[in-house]
Amino acid sequence: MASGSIRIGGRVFAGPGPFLVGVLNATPDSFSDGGRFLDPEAAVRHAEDLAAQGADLVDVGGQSTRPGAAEVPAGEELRRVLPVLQRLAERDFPVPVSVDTSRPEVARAALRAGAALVNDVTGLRDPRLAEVVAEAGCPVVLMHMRGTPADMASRARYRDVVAEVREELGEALRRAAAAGIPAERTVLDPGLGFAKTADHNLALLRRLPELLALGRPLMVGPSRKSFIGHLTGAGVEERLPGTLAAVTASVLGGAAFLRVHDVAAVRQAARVAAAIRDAGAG
Ligand code: PMM
Repeated sequence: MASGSIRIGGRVFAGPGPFLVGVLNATPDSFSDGGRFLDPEAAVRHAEDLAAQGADLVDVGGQSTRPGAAEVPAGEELRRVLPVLQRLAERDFPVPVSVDTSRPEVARAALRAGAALVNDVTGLRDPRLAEVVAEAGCPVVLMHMRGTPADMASRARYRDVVAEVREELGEALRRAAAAGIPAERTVLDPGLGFAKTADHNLALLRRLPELLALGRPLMVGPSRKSFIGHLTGAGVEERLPGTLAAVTASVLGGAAFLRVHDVAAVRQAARVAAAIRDAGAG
């Protein structure tokens, strides 16, 4: 299979998918669900709801990455995510859990608390994070971004966004390999909205198959993002229909993992999109 397979926690994700990654932001200021899941019990209930809706993974984050977001200290990020991960581990949560962090100390503690995957929006720019991942032997999502959430909007300049994202994801794969993380333990993500204009996001969705040339499963996170608002005028809470269109394009383009907030609705759209993708072969 062109895009490979990957073991995450106790489960092997093989075949084209798509597999659904439910988003759980334990932050006060994420752009679409900020403030709702700061209380660990509320966060755990939401994680259970995401799994009940059909999530194959749940991604827990404690640091907002919305454009312009301020960095929180590592201690605060840990206070947000660890109680959630610990409670999920105690309850034998039915699906693997990932931690959305770029900090080595947060990743290390999260992996000890039961997280099975590190989702790094900086694509292992910090060699200390690469070391933590290599030592743990866990899989990692390498997402494309330029700069930081604070300054990334000014860095959305490309000659050919798809070619450059492919090149820079290739560099992330080389950083991983140099740290001792084999390609088989990686998932690649073009990072919709991270140092990308709306047009850049659309080009990446349209030409997603070009990223499959890197030989790894792709994760795509279009859920409720601002390019949908930019195109339609819809507010953050009203972007599910646009999200479903982007999800359909992602599935047809070969995405294996979809990182989304609205799991039940996306599941239906993704099933139909996957059936269209696979139709007519016989
Ligand atoms: N988007 C956000 C945060 N983390 N991780 C990956 N791998 N891909 C994404 O597109 C991504 C991410 C920002 O969205 P959120 O605030 O809704 O979590």
